Amino acid sequence: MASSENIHHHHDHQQHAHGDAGATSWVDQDGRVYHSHDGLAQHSHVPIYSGFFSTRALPFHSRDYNERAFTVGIGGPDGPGKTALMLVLCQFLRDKYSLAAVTNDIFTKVDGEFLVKHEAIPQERIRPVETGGRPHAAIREDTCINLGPLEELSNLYKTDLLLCVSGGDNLAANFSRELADYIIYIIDVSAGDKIPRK
Ligand SMILES: Nc1nc2c(ncn2[C@@H]2O[C@H](COP(=O)(O)OP(=O)(O)OP(=O)(O)O)[C@@H](O)[C@H]2O)c(=O)[nH]1
Ligand SMILES: [Mg+2]
Repeated sequence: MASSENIHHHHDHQQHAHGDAGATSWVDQDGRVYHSHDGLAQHSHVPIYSGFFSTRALPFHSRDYNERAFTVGIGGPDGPGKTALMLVLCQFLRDKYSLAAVTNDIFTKVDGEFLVKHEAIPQERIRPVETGGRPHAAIREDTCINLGPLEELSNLYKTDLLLCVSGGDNLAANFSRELADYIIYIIDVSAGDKIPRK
């Protein structure tokens, strides 16, 4: 119901904002409505990702887990407790399964150091990755910076399970299916409605 309200609101806004300056519109194969008006380039106001749980990317079923063990990705914006969850998952699972972890930070290795300091799993099984400018890109688009260490750890320790935590970035920090077989996305709801709504 919320989504249908949003669409109506959005539509009203478009009509209101764009007036009648000779606008023409068309629909692409994904159902996104494009138009141009007032000398502006062709554009669409429909978001690229629908945001519906039912239309999310599904796991690859044909993947070879001998090449890289089943990988859990923990994503989400800055500070909701991704690394804290990593630690308790390690503590909970480490006696039953062979684990390894890859952490992502922008310019530091603090998440990796946190797990080492708290002896989550043996230090040699933890690889911190420094992603540089765009942490979400390292888990979403260009995942090789994570795939490399994950595959290596998987082979070295014959892991049952790999944990990969995204660097705190923004709400778009979700995992590519190329990288994560199971995705945990964390937000902090204690600051009000804004983040959950977005
Ligand atoms: N009270 C409380 N504090 C928590 C909980 N989870 C995490 N924290 C605290 O919240 C802060 C942020 O937690 P992190 O695990 O570092 O969050 P993060 O998502 O890894 O943060 P970034 O990597 O910087 O994006 C830390 O001070 C944690 O101790 C929780 O469940 N309860
Ligand atoms: Mg963290």
